[in-house]
Amino acid sequence: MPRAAICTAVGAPIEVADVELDAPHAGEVRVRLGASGVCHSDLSIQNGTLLVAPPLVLGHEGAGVVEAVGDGVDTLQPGDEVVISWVPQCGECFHCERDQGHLCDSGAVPMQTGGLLDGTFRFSRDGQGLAQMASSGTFAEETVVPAIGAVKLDEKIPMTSAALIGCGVLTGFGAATNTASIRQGDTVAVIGCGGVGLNVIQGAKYAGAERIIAVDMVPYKLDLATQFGATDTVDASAGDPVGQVMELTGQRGADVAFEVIGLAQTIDQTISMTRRGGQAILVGVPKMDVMVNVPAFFGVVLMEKTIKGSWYGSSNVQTDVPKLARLYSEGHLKLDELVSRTIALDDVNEAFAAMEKGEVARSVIAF
Ligand code: PAD
Ligand code: ZN
Repeated sequence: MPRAAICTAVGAPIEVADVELDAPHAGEVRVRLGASGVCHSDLSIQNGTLLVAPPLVLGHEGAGVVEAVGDGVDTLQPGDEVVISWVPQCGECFHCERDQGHLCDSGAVPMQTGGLLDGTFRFSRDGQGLAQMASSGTFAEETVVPAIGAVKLDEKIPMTSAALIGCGVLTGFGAATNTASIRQGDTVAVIGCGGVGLNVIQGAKYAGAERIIAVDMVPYKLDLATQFGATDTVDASAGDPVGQVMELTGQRGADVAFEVIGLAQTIDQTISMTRRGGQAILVGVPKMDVMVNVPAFFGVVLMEKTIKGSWYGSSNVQTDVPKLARLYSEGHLKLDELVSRTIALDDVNEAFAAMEKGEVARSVIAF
């Protein structure tokens, strides 16, 4: 019986308990987790920002080893090291055919029901079915995921670093290199330098941005941002960040600005600090009732601003995961530096508290 960290009710502390896990059904694989990062989206389910019905096994940023495969799985075999993708990508639907696998139709069912692709559960506790976050459920010693939600790793990478590729890196690096169109020499601003925002910064650097302005309220995060490629830092607690970014850009604004927190106020700030003709990229997941408020004429039409959402870094996981692993192996991508703390599964509540206090880039559960 694997142990798993379960969100039993919105607002309740996470419980770690023994759970039952069914064998993989057709098209599924059972994975023994090596590591799982703790992302803000996990906390957002526990605190009710993201609405998914508990009880559910949290965790969606994981890597591990395939233990068993269900009928019909010929892409993976026991012993394969994999990164879990929290958007299973079928490669065949309307969006996949248009190279928008991050919007794959398959991902919609597990995202809403917390089940596998057919909406049914593999985890249970005392006879009651347990959902799993985004068909992943990586806060568990073992999980069952769709085979199209696991990507084989060919590079040898420490599990604690590989896990981070599964969400923070694909999301952040991809927002900069896939969702946005950053040109050589651009000026980029990034509001929110947590586990995802730091990857936007290293992605922007990789894409050729000349100036990268990091905005956060925690000095430690601004220091990390500099290590990840920021050229300028703005302390949002020391006065209006829009004014500070405008001053740094000769009152023009950033060519591309990213929001990586999910707050109404910072979304407004991101759009305001985007230059005329520039792109505002919204990555952070806000509460469901948050609206984007922009004057249609003066804010969008006359300014010709693009306001674009970014989901899973607009990533094609089957090609982007191996690419990121290779960039890491070649020394072009920082992963180890994102791991602020290695923790045990029992420490998830403490990891949430550390995240809220801004003490970590990522806490990573090592199994
Ligand atoms: P995190 O908590 O590690 O980082 C958030 C950062 O924002 C911290 O460094 C805070 O100090 C900073 N911050 C908070 N408030 C402010 C403020 N008012 N002004 C400036 N800085 C501030 O979170 P994370 O990096 O794990 O996740 C960031 C968001 O991205 C979060 O909303 C998460 O749910 C979302 C996300 N989106 C996707 C996607 O596909 N769009 C995927 C994964 C995560
Ligand atoms: Zn995440």
